Amino acid sequence: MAADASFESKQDLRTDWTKAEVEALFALPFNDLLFRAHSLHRCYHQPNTVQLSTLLSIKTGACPEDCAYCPQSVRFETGLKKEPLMEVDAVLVAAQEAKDNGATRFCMGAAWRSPKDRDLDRVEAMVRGVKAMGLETCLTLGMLQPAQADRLADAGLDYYNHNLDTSPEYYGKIITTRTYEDRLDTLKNVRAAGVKVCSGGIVGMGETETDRAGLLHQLATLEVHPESVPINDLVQVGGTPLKGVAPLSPIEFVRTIAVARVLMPKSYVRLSAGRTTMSDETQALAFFAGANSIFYGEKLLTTSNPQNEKDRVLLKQLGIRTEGAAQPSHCG
Ligand code: SAM
Ligand code: DTB
Ligand code: SF4
Repeated sequence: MAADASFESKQDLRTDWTKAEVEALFALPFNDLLFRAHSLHRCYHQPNTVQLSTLLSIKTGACPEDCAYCPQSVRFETGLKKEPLMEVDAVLVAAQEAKDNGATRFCMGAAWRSPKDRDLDRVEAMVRGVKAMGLETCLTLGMLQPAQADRLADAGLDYYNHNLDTSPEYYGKIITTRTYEDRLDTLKNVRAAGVKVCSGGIVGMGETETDRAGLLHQLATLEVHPESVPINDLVQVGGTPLKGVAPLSPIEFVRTIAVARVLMPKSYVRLSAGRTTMSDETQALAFFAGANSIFYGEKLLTTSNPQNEKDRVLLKQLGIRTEGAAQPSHCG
């Protein structure tokens, strides 16, 4: 959050973006787009600070959904070993380790279409335990009903992650077992329960730039912008239908981050999955373009993430600190 909020302009915080405006941002010369995104970034955020979130898969594999990118779907032969819902104590051990490594948020993910009410007792205990350690809590469990969102809010949940994944137009090519509307409903239920919304998507799935614009347009025209916007670069996993799709160019990836920053200036934009195959230079550009959060820790949910030491070296080289330290405003 900016140290001096007086620079904030209501004009920046719009939820009435048109699709044409979003497409026009994508079409800007790269330098113009990055200048605009970075200038806004400096007004709303500390420019040399990133927030660290650590992920843990609390229930792995055997998911009934057919998300074409996902190694956890029961429909694809990915060689993943399924694991039942973890015990609370084991989750708390992982959370403590994440905290000791410098993460400020612990995100627990389950390979469910939606949680069963009976599973929520244990998940609530996880949330309480992680929160008691002084970490922010985040869950991603699939679709949530209003009463389930209320239960998690009562347990002290800070964030719920539920991605729109792609544009409404491309969505049917990626997932057939739940609709775009289902996803929007879950976001509404989370918001109504008073839990902060983490929602973004995946790029590099063979979609067009218009689809990337469509995804960001959906996110930026929600009644309230998601507080956290993860932009995942597809991690291609053998056995999934998207294995072998042409990767997105790093320039187009950075463009997507920059447009997200311009559309949702106050939100945290997370440089999410896909960093193991991303150069330091691409990541540096993504931070310049407005990314101010990463997944930190050697595993995402089931696939790998950069080694902690590698990230520490990169952040040090860039003079980027991790969230927590007081710093001056750089707006203007
Ligand atoms: N099962 C729940 C759901 O889908 O809502 C929660 C877990 S799911 C794995 C969380 C998110 O991870 C997905 O919405 C998707 O955006 C992202 N994800 C999954 N597999 C990915 C991959 N191979 N590359 C990039 N992101 C991925
Ligand atoms: C998000 O947007 N990305 C994270 C988190 N939310 C749950 C998940 C990335 C998963 C990458 C593939 C895997 O490790 O299974
Ligand atoms: Fe299941 Fe979530 Fe993977 Fe889709 S993204 S297959 S819902 S775990």
